[in-house]
Amino acid sequence: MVISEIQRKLNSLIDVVKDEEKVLILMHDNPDPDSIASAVGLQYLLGNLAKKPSLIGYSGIVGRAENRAMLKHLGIKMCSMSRISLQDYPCVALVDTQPSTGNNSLPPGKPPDIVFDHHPYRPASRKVPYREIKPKYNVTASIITEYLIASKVEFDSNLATALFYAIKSETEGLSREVGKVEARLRHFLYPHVDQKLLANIENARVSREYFKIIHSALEHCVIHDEVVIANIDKVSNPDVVAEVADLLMRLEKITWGFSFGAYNGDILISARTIDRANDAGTLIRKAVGELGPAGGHEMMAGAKISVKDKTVAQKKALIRQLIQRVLELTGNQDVKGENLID
Ligand SMILES: [Mn+2]
Repeated sequence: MVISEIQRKLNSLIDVVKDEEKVLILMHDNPDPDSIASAVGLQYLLGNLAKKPSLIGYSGIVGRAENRAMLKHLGIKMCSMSRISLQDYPCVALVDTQPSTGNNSLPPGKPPDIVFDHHPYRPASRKVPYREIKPKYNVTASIITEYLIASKVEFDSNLATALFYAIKSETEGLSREVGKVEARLRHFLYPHVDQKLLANIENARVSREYFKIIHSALEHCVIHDEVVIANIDKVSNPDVVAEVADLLMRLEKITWGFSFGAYNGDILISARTIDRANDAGTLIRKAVGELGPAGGHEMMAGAKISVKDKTVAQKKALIRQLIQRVLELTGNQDVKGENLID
């Protein structure tokens, strides 16, 4: 991107907030490192460039131990949306999510003023005054890092570590991909990163509960040829569903991994594939249909279905149906299941 173009963008971003007192930066529910780092980066950018204070808001919980360690070690402050009145924040920025996706707590009647995201473009984003949506990017934090570099603000080590960790965690692993942009930005950020803090985050300690859930998830895993499916049942934190799906992708000969979990009246689904050509986002949207919000990228996607009004038996039947759907959509409906662990 040529400097003049991004300079123009920085100017129009400042224009959007210049008459505002403060900004609410809202991440997607159960925020991950990409949304956290993007929020922190945008907060830094707005503070330094436009002299605007901002509050980072979240809904759901920060479940994954690494993400909690990220907040703790990097001193990141954010506020639960249950304690924020949207009326106090006329100006809202969404990061790593878009309006009408169903994975953030911005009500449909309240359009955001700013969107930074790398998920596929949503028609509802058309009306957003400042939007930077780059589905070709693997990480929203990459978009924010490019803005920060162009703005010539100084990177302190906590900010650089947050952005570096977001880019690293979002592009590492079997079902993810490092693009040219990410490689270049990681190289740029590396000298500013606090390696000790990064190691503390990446090796965050986990509770005994975590091992119990992983144990039970692996016991309820079934392989259908190239597809592996974990039916975890209840989880104490929603991120475990994604963690199990990530773990399963290490299994040899597997192309697809799915995990199903029940959390807080919802069925959560994570889908992974090692083959970009498969498009996990499209498949999960087809599997879930009208049942709830679903979406994601080529190699990783997720969905959420509310089952608050359903009986235990109905929930179980629905999960069985959904498993059947993903087996059909991956062409494995006739393959007999085999337990991962005998
Ligand atoms: Mn992301």
